[in-house]
Amino acid sequence: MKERISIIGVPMDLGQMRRGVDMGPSAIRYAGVVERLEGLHYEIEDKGDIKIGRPNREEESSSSNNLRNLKAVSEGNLKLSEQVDEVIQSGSFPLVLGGDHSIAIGTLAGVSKHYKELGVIWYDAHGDLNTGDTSPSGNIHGMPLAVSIGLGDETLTKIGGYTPKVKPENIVIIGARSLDEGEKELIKEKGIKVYTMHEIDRLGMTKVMEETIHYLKERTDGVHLSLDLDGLDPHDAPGVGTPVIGGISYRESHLAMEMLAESDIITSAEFVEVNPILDEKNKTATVAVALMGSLFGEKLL
Ligand code: EXY
Ligand code: MN
Ligand code: MN
Ligand code: MN
Repeated sequence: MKERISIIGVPMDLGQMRRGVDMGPSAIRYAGVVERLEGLHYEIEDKGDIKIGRPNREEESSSSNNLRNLKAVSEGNLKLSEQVDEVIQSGSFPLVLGGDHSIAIGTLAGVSKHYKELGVIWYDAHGDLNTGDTSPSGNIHGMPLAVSIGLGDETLTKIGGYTPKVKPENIVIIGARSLDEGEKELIKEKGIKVYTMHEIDRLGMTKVMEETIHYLKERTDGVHLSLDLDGLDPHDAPGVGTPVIGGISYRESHLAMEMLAESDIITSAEFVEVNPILDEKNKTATVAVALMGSLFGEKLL
């Protein structure tokens, strides 16, 4: 792991319908992310928040492509991709705080140009593999992984000037339990590796992470962790906009982060979908910070 971590906040709430997730970066800072990571002897640079524009009602309602707030979401992601790119160029580790999961489009656009075979761990209840054609909601936070493999509207896939950002075979989804029909088909068609809750229950998180780490180590030269807090069970992470019961526990998630820390494969990370308005006493942001602690090497003893 690099010695300097650069934090980038992305107050994005336009990739979905519930307001409040734009306050995610503040909630995570309030939960003590800087102090926690400084305590692990990293040098922390907090770059503040990316400015997210407000959608132009007329412009957005005239578009009929089932992509809500396309212009404002793509503009925010372009800015994010540039910042992430700069952070990596400066030799620092990018840690992106969301914001809804549409921001993974920009993060991956900034990260991917630095690796030949970028790997991605998608820790999420959802596949985020919809396009405008398959999405039941038109919400772009349900599309970033599809966009990153080059599927969907060009406004999104071409951010950063190139596509795709990731190869389907370099992706591992962990925690899936709510997949739309189109997403299931795409997973099969592209051969994306997925550990649903069924495999997590059956194999246990230890085996899931051993296999994931082994799989990605063999084929990638860098791994981005995209952690959606709704991957966890809503009991442990209630402050999310699209909760799905029957998720990964707090302890299993710590174990996963600890195993990633030991493996030393993670080269960038983002924590998304924290919505303090839907939360209980900032619990979800606090969980996010605790998981970051484990990801960056915190030990119990
Ligand atoms: N699959 C549903 C949709 O596309 O609307 C729900 C997506 C939720 C996405 C969350 C953030 O991971
Ligand atoms: Mn807002
Ligand atoms: Mn997601
Ligand atoms: Mn999700």
